[in-house]
Amino acid sequence: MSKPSRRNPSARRAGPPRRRPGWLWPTLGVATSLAAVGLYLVIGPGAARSRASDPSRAVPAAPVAHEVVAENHPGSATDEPSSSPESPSKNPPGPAPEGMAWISGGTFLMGSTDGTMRDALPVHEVTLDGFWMDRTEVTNRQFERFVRETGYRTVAERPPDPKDFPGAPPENLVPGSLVFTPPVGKVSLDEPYSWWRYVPGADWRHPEGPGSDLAGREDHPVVHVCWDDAIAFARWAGKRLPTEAEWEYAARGGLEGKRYVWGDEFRPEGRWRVNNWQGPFPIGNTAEDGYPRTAPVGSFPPNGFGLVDMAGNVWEWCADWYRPGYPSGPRKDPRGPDSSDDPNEPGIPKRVQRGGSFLCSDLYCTRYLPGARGKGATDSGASHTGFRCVLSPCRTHEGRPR
Ligand SMILES: [Ca+2]
Repeated sequence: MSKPSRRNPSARRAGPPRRRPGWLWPTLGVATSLAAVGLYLVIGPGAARSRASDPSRAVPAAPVAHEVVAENHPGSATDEPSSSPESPSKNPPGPAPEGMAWISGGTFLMGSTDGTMRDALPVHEVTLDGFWMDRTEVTNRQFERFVRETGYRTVAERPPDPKDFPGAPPENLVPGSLVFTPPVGKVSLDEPYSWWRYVPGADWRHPEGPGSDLAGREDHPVVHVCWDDAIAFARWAGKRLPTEAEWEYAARGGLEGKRYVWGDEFRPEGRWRVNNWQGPFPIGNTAEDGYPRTAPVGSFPPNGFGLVDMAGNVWEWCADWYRPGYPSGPRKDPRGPDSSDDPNEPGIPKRVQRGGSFLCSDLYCTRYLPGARGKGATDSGASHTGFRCVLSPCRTHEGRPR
């Protein structure tokens, strides 16, 4: 049985999801896709058509393409990673763009042999050209500048289009987003509805809904952004979203086959290295790492490439469509499949998310490990979903950085 979705009437009739043999996808790992569920819950009945039901649908153009980065550094703002086998990418092609780190090209083993990560198999060899990557997740301060200069409204701030929800009562078509809301008592870990609540008025400016704001959270990662919102920001910034392969390579920080992005020991020297969950999930977050929800970016040490929060804090959107599993054999600068297919929610276009969030833990959701994968409907964000951007070096026709 598929998990219910606003776009899956048969699943809605069937009710909440039940664990089934082989259902190894931790619910936290797909929590963002549950934005679809939350939106259905508030919108109510009616056959649903996705705003993004066509996987080949063009991404909405950003209102303004403000090339703040591309004008000032040797980078390419195209939506495609560079792919020139002869190009020297070990060394940075120039000074680092503000806030970015150079990720030298190289070869690594992509994927995970962890028994719960069946969609991250087979482990295969991937070779990448070098690229720049944001050292941090995009912050509220950065996203505010984008919104101020462009007037952009995120999907969570827009009323759902009645055409997408035929039969839904108009009064239910309200803007909002999914907010993690700890239940009062013990609940089944099979029922994420118990801790995800669709909150009208929740959006990036109001992370917990009306009455909440960004005061003191200027340097926290922006949340409640869907893939379309992330693309709009990236284009404005003259950057792009990382491919899934780029994200994993960068997360591993030059380490090979390590469990965490910093090594094999969870708390080396007793120090916290990630903002995730401590205590019984989802009712008792002891926040021993100092942060019950998002943390300011860079609150924990960087990985070997100088990148922070490549595990935990918030999920990060990647450019690739989601499909379980990888093609076998070595790959060069892979860009993912041509379309999406999530067997758990057929017909709902999903993109890859990586890195896990402040809700992950080794006791429940280990998808903050570097080889683990997440996924989300392209038009759905949540209170634990953000992103960061990358940039490829510009190259001459000879394949050399200029
Ligand atoms: Ca935490």
